[in-house]
Amino acid sequence: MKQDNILIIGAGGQIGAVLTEALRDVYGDDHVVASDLKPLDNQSGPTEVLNALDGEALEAIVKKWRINQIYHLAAILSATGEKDPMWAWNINMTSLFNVLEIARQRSLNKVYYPSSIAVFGQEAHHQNTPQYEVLIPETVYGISKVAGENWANYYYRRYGVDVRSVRYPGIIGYQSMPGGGTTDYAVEIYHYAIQQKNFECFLRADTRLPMLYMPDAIRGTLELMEAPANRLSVRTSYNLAGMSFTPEEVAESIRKLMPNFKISYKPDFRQAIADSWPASIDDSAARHDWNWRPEYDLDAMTKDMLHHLAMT
Ligand code: AKB
Repeated sequence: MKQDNILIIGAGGQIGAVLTEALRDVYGDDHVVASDLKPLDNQSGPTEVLNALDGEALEAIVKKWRINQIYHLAAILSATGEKDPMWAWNINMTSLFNVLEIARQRSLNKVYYPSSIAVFGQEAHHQNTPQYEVLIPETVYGISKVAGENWANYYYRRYGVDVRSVRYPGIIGYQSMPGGGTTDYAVEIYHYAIQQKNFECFLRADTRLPMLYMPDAIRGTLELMEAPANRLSVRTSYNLAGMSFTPEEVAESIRKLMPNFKISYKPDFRQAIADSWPASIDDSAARHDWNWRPEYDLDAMTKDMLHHLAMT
């Protein structure tokens, strides 16, 4: 077991919940402190209630547990952020500054800060969007991630803080539910299918978006964090790709196993957000620098999702 002490901020969230368990497998239960705004249940290791807007509370936890790595996963996502842009901006940026500052002041070993495909807007190439592309996002979430990526890069260059980041596409997993994102339909659809309910999708049938299955997302995150620092050429955030599909294609994939599954479409405000995002992503920098390779395609993911959801 490795002996670093890790703090996860947002450990109750969609990715945080799964990443906490994965990190505990690597570092040991007692070395991974799971924190969130609300008390966390069913944990095999230490927990804290933390509002990441409170820099003093963050510092106290870092001191108490002798933390030397932080995974900062708490954020307001694309759809929720549009309902109150200034609130979303404040949460996303203030919490990041608190993390970067504590990392600088206490010389932490590493910080993980996820970015998103939301950094891209309509001006970006829609297909196979390159690593270095014009970034004119159309959501406050995307704007905060572009700013966050640049601050991560600044803290790395100016202060030597080892901040690492990937631009997650939509993440799909059976263990946890997403909240407030534009790609959330791709998780919800499997829950409807397993309950034999018709699914009404809030995006158009032909809306193609980049997606990634949770096991690939977690493995990729850990691989990036383990990679030798001198291999990393990108200090803003790495493009990361798994698969790309439309709602109709995922419905078709479900129908291969559940032929009676039905989907209908009622696009809402999230359609415009999805339309501004890439359809597919070029992740060759991640492949080159730290050997990133996704394992799951759509049908393999569907089989695994339905298998696990059927057991819960
Ligand atoms: C969202 O839809 O907002 C997130 C994301 C792609 O970052 N899942």
